[in-house]
Amino acid sequence: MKSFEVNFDGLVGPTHNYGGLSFGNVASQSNSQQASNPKEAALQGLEKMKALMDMGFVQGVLAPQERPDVAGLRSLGFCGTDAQVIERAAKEAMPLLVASCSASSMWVANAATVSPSADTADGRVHFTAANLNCKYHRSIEHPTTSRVLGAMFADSQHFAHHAALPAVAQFGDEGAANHTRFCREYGEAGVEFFVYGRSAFDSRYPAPQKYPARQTLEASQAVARLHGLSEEGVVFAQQNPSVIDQGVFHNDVIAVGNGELLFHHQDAFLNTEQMLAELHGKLAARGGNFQSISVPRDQVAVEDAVRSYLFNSQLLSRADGSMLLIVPEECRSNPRVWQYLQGLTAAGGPIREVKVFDLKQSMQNGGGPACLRLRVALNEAELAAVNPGVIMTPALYDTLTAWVNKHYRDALRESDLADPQLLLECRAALDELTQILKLGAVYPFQIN
Ligand code: SUG
Repeated sequence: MKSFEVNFDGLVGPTHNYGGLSFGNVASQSNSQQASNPKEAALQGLEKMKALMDMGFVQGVLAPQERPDVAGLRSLGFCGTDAQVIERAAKEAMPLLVASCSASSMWVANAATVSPSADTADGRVHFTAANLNCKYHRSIEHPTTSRVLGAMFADSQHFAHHAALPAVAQFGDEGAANHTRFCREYGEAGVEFFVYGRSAFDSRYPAPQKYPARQTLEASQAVARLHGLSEEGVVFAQQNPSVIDQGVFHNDVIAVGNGELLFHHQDAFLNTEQMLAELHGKLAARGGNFQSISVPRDQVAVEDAVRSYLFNSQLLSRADGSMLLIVPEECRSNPRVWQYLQGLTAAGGPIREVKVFDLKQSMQNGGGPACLRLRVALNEAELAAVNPGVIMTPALYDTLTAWVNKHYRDALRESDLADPQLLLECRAALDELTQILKLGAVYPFQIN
């Protein structure tokens, strides 16, 4: 049976803004308080989806969340009508209103961890929504994420859904941003690679000093158990704490994998040699030939990787077996990174082509091409069981572009978040979106 890697991209929500909410994420911190352009952000994302579809990849779309999160503000003690809740939060606790307005669900690499059916004990595709426990504005995503994923992958014969892990820092889970999978073919059993930043229960593991390690070993192990992965099909590795302290808040800021290839920075991991040997051995036992490309620090410093998001790229397999790297514009404007990429594609290795996308609106909050997509490997029968409303087509692209142009503002500042009209605009937009994507009722305002 044929198999595919389908990229489901997060559609940027209408409240996209620069809230400075993510300590440890350099871009989010340094662009705080700038005016954002939600319309441009959403259109940039749609352009990338269309381009991948036009190249022949199966492309999907993942809906944004209801923001401002009025229900969340109510749970924090703000009361009255919806307009009064927003007004009181703006007056008494602006940082909470800002967090409740974040469009951070666009970074769907953090929505869930996904294990394809070839790896799992019951032969179904497994999803665990990420608790995103490290930041309040992201910790409120998983209930809606679960409903949206449930509406997209509804057929329980093929798809199994797990609720987010317990909402404590000891089980901090950031989803697929710290998970990748190696395989010979997408439909064959592979090796799932879980990268954690610290151990919550074993003090022998080192930890970063300055910035938080968002993913714990224990969370990664729990996800592997929930998905029914076998010991031969998993490798756990620790991120180098010193790169977390330099702004690498997720592993996908310093490494990306696809097929049999891991593309990573020299300083990304601890115990790198041992880890590469384990990946090599486990993939070989499944008939695969693991390869890695290590980018030396004297060619690309960690700081360049963080600023350019070189590794937050999409590594895609083309029909002829070669690979394509989708990078953000910031890679082209960094001379060292761009020079490295020229050499990489000229070298005749597996990565043959680089394509550049303008994703500046998302990048300014620390979200590159890889953050914006959730990968789901599916066989033909599973793909046929996905809600067809969320698979990108030329007609859906046109409809979504018109929907963005109709509903989105082209400038948003902190003071605009206090405008109760924004809530009404967002709800009208999302109500229409659930009809376009055929999701049914998934948002709190639709179900409460
Ligand atoms: O969680 N930024 C996100 C970026 C997530 C990127 N995802 C991956 N690397 N997979 C985060 O830090 C910033 C929001 C703000 O400051 O307004 C933010 O949430």
